[in-house]
Amino acid sequence: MAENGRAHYSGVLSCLLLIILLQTCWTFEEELKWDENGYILYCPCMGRFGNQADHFLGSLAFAKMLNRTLAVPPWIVYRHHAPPYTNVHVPYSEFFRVEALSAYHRVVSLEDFMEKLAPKHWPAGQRKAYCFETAAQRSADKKSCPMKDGNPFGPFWDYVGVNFDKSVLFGGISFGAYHQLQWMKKFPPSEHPVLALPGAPAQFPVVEDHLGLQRYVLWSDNMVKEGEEHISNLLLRPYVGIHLRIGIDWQNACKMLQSGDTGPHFMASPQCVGYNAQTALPLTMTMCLPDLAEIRRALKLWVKKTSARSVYIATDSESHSKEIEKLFKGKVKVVSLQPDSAQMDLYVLGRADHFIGNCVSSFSAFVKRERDVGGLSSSFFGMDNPGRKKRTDEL
Ligand code: GFB
Repeated sequence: MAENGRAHYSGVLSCLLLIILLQTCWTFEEELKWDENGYILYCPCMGRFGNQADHFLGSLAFAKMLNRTLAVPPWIVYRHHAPPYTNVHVPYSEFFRVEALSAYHRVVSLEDFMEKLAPKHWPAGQRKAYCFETAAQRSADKKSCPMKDGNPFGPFWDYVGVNFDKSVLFGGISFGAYHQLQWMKKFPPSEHPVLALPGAPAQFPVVEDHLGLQRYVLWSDNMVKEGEEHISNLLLRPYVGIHLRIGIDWQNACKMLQSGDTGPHFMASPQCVGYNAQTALPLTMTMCLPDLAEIRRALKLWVKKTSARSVYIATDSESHSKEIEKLFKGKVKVVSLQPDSAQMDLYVLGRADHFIGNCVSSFSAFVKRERDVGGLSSSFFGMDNPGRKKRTDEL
């Protein structure tokens, strides 16, 4: 009897193992099945991480609008001042979970697309590039998309081993919802299965409607593990996180404000002044480039409001740690990790009990969006209560 029971038990166990094995194979094959609705490929060739992240959200929305799978590109990290002194292409999955994007829309990493789908479905010799007629004007024959001209374009497509064989030009069309039908009519997936673009099919900064897509951008397990270790080893909760974007490139960028050349919106400023150019609030120099007095003022306010026991400083330049320690007379722990990877700063800022960011920086904007979808509080230098309506609206 016991013998029979054991045999039955091990039979069930083998069956279960077989089912699990089959399911794993099935899922694997499912993931890599060719999508007859087509693909979007693009190079995140504008700006650094924050700019690329803004463009990524818009591109994700564009792929969904056209019902095509998005080939998620790597991040381009410019390591020109430290080894390896060149562009580094970091797979999306190193910082974030690719699978989490699937809750919104179909995606595949560009690396997987190239390795597992392209050899059969998008083979070398049949690779078309798609670009605006105006972009093609930059090429020698004025008819070719300048896909690989210069940096970062050339190194990006070389990273995935792509050369382009033909160009398809278009004009009079934008990436917004207004042109959805035109895109679909002009480029049916049966004739144009892979739309490979020289840049992101999106606006910068990200449009207001797409801010919430940040909820699908979730940190990878490794980032969470390392980030949480830093937080528990270095910081005392509650902590206030601040982003000091004050380096020389930023000082130069903010000078444009003084000359009045910027118009109502300047880089990521809509996050503070509002997305409607007609009703935009004024953008001040303090919001763009806070001086030490403003850094002190805002910190004093938020450390008090949140009863913070520590302050985390992320910076592209100096941290002002000493001045900030002095401000709190040593009663608040002041930490600046200055990590090798900028994403670790983003992680720690995203988990703070309060965040003070820079209105104009898309690096700050990434943190602000993440905190907004998580219901965490944020403010900016020069703006303690973002999201407040214009005074005229309140009357
Ligand atoms: O992220 P990002 O596009 O934001 O570019 P902005 C700024 C880059 O500077 C980041 C580094 O991706 C980081 O590599 N950086 C800035 C930081 N702040 C920090 C910080 O607190 N910690 C660490 N670790 N790194 C735009 C650029 O920057 O500014 C444009 O994308 C252009 O290319 C423009 O340069 C003037 O929107 O702030």
